[in-house]
Amino acid sequence: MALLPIYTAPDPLLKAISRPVEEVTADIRKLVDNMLETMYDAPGIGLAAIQVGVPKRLLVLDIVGKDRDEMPAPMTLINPEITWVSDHDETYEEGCLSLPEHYADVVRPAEIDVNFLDVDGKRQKLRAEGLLSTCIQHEIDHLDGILFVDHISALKRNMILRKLLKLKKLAS
Ligand code: GNR
Ligand code: NI
Repeated sequence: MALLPIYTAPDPLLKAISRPVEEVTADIRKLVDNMLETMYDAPGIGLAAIQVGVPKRLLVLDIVGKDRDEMPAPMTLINPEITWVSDHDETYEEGCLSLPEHYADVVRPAEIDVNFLDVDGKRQKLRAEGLLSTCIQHEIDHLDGILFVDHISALKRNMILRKLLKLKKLAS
């Protein structure tokens, strides 16, 4: 296993539209293992492949194992598709490993149905609510080149992006 580098904004890569996974191969499962290791190490509760520079429609998440004393419960969603969203919304304060140390309230549908392939290439269907619903929507956004700051006011978005750009310039 290996830790992968996490790309941070602003970076044009994070705006890429990821392509569907054609077949769940051994290479894909290896990528999944490395993404899970990278996510737990960060630590984060989700990670999309594009965040580690791979433009494939694939994400991992674990909203349970974030508390150190709980058993890890890793999930992998390949080619996920939201097939239904609830009428009612929910607001969560979101963070993103690609926008380090910035947080903002984001409004999204409270509940969703999502179809996806698991690591065995089997079709699965899931109804999600609460933090799981938020996290899946946040990760699927990444596959379409969208960051949580794209859901907030331009004022707050530009403030965050400007700060991150300044940090990059200082580090280079
Ligand atoms: O670690 C993460 N925490 C989080 C908190 C609220 C809503 C979404 C997330 S996902 C984020 C990890 C990440 O950047 N995934 O793309
Ligand atoms: Ni993110």
